[in-house]
Amino acid sequence: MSVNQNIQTRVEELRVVINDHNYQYYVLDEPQVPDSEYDRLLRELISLEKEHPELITEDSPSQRVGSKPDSGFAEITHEVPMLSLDNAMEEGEFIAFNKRVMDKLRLTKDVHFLCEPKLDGLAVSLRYENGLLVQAATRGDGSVGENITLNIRTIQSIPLKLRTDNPPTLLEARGEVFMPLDVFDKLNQEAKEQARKVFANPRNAAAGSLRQLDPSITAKRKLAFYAYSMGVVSDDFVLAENHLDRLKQLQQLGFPITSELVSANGSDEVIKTFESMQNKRASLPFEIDGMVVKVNSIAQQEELGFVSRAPRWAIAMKFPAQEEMTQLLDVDFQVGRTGALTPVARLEPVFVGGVTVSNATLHNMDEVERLGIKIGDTVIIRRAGDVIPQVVSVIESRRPNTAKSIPYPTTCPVCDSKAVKAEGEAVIRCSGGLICEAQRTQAIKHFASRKAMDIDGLGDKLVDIFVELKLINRISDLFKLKHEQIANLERMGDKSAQNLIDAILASKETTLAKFVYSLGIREVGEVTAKNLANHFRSLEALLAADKEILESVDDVGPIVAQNIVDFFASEINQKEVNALIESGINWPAIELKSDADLPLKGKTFVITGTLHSIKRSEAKLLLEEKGAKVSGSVSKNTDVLIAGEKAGSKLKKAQDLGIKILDESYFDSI
Ligand code: 5U1
Repeated sequence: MSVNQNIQTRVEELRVVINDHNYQYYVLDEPQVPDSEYDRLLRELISLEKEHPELITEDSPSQRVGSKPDSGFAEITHEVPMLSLDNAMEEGEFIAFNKRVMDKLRLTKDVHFLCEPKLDGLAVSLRYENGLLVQAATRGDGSVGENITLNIRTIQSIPLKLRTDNPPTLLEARGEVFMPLDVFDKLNQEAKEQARKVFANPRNAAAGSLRQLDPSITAKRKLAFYAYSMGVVSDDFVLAENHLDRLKQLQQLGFPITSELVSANGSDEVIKTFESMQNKRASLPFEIDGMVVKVNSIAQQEELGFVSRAPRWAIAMKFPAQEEMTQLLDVDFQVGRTGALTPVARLEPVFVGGVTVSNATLHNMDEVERLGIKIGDTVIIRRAGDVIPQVVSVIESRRPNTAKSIPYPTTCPVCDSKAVKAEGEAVIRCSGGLICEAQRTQAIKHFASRKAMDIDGLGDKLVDIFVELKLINRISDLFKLKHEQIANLERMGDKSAQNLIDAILASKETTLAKFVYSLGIREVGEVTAKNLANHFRSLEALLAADKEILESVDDVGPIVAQNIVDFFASEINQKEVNALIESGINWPAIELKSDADLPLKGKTFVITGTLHSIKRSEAKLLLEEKGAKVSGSVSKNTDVLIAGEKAGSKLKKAQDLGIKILDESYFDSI
């Protein structure tokens, strides 16, 4: 075969595969491969066609990047086409874009750009006639979209009527419909509980929710919207002369716009903004997959014009893909502190979310079954922010004949004790308890951790070494460690040994709540431990409590109560608790608090942003001591938000919900 024939065959192959992916993605809302793979295929096709224009055909997917309307919705032709954006996958591509802009505008000074987060949702166009929403359409292929008016009307943040007494005859607002992450997590959690199909990512969930033939389903999905441009606008509306001001005009008319807008002069500032947007990505309450950079001046935009459907005045700088394909090589079971055997996927290393990933959690065997995963499968891995990598789905069409099922563990891989599954629980556990070295090691790590006994300098690695060398075998052995045993270890010396001995000694002065938490009783977290301590006020009273009494404590349900009873009923645990008390661990007596000492009882606080006058942990403690509950996220149940410097999305949400907002000076007054 000649080289050209080879290329022609590849081009045809790519078209078939891409068309197939388009159908799966746009029509069925069931993507088979991650976006990164789709983008690679499309880029390969575009680049081959660029080198060999004689191979371009009218029906090539490169000539119509977009979706086929689903038969369930009427078609709508956009009066002004909905544009798509060229992508910059790396810094160099943005620098080349900046140069093209400067050359075309014959500029010698920096271009004024506006940077916006690139939301991972669905582009829509909303048509308002005389101020009333009359039509809403998906982008479709840019020229023809689907009529989704009824579904769009269910989105609370989209105005049905413009906020003006003098509306334009016609105005089209364009932007992105998306699913906030908390809504997405809840939706998928419910789907898992009801053994229904989960959505691969928030964008698919948004698309699936918006393109429902029954709008009442859309209404339940709590979608959100941000406007980012305008389509047709009648002459009776005076448009601003730069993009930022046009966004503000949209906001005045009642559309939500993103609060993450940044003005940047020239490419250096844009690149810095891109880095900070990337750092912010994981803390935003919605998914973004990049940053859109637009020339701010409309006059300059008009001078730059378009190439096919993409403007020459804007570009999408993409973040590294968060989803990638790779192969499942094997599955091991890791033993946790409470004996939970967690299946861990061993993967062919793959670069995803900015790092190389070779392991991902499979959570539990229910999840393995839900995914229908086998060893040898091609899988989609997702790594978002600092979250541990997850296996999102399996590409069944790529399953080799040699694929093997993942067997349920019958014994613990560390101590060989029997593996058991409690009824109604997804987790399989090692039944060895503290006989199991893995459980013991984890228990020691937990005991020493910051929120527990807070033994400064005793990190996980050092615990592993102590256990491996059999210097400690159980938690209470920590208090028997000798200076010379530590000093003789590699990379330790007299000084670090003394520091550790001092830290172990200092940790003996603690609180009952911390001590209870440090025991690592299953499902007894910090808050429950605190509630138990405040309720019983002595270890003896806690040890004497039966299940019924335990259930009367705040936050303690039947399962946690049973866990506590079981923990203290174990002989090995009783001996350990006694040994710890004998080693000298002690705490101040807990005084009974009256309601007068708890002025914040019943109030829920959230702390956000950087605090300067007080540590975040101290601030939390102070509020809790006054009876407040301190939560990590803002909701309608939040009473007060304490906003420090650079407060971001939580502050915005609190403002939107009309929640009382205070600054850190509040801590001086309580
Ligand atoms: N934030 C933002 N996303 N986005 C997508 N702005 C933006 N602009 C777009 C698209 C397709 O198109 C403009 C060029 C109108």
